[in-house]
Amino acid sequence: MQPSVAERRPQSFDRVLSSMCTQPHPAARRAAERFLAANPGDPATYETIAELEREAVASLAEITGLADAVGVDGDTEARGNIGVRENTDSHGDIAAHGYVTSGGSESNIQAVRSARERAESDDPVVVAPESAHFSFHKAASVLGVELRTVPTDDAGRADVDAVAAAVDDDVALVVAVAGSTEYGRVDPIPAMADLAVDAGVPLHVDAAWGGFHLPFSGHDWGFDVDGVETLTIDPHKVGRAAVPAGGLLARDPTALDALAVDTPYLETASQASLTGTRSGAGVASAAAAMDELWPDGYRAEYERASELAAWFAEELRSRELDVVDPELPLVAFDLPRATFEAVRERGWRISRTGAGEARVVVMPHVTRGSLSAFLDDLDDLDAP
Ligand code: 0PR
Repeated sequence: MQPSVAERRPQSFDRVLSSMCTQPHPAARRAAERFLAANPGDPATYETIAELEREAVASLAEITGLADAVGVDGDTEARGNIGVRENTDSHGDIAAHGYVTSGGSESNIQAVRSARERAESDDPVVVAPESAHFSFHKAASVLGVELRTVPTDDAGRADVDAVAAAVDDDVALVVAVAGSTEYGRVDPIPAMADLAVDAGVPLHVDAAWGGFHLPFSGHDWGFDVDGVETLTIDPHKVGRAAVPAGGLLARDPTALDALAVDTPYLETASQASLTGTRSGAGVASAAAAMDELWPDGYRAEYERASELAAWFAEELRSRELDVVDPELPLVAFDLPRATFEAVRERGWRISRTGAGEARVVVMPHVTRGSLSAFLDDLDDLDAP
């Protein structure tokens, strides 16, 4: 007989090496529980969660360079001006620059939807590198747009010439990835943004996973790059919020206005989110996590995870395994199929890239201790 739900415990993170989910920060966990029943989709009824969403969006705006780009500084008064679309009516002059989504997939679908709504072509096309997350395929399917994928270079980054060659009059959006799902690669965003500006189309940056590392990595990736118009960044990944908490941000409020539908029987006039009822737990935990961790906590985690990824890559190389040089803290490496299956047998939760490499995502719960234990198992399996 199955044990009851109350008797069951969630999977331990000890051996989870390929996931982009992690343990929420304790403050995020507490905030999630307090706001479990609040619905940010109805901000005129659930005012506190609406306020927390504005704060979460304001934090995301700082992290991604949007606050600087639109000239909003960090004080509370000014932060109100960078709120969410739904609150426009109840808060008069609030500019609408983003909202907390259910995750990277919703953010990417909405970015494509916004571009489609504003496209001139009747047959709009989205150009994306083949490294783009599968949510863009969902977006294309749901929205009836063509997804034109272009090859990446040998290092797994978008090939700018290939992107340029794919852009024609039907293109409504160019997508760049800042921290790819399989290899943690960051596309050449300034060059792609130049190209998009020249073509007169917006550039969307998918930093769902990379966004909380990139402020410290030296890359040009966010709204300080002209031409970056919308951006995905997920608090429920490296941001250490509870699931579900994604982020969609837009430089220009009209990008979110294009998503708004009228909401006749709510006390707010319109709603730009894809889902109706949304998770108050996700929103509150995102606000709490960023309050606790931006910027010092995220910087410390970036440094810890990067050092650990470099150490792990070296350890793998010393065992004569081919390793893809990590750019952000994600290590892909060749592992014979039998070994891959044997380590999974031992309880390691590890997945493969499309090309078959094993991948380890150095998330906050992944430690030197867990990676050492994994390497011990590799050695043990290798022993005659
Ligand atoms: N964009 C990028 C670059 C991503 O890596 C992901 C998810 C998304 C968008 C979509 O985000 P949501 O899943 O929040 O909608 N990347 C991981 C993946 O597909 C998601 C994941 C997370 C998978 C935890 C497994 C897991 O245990 O591989």
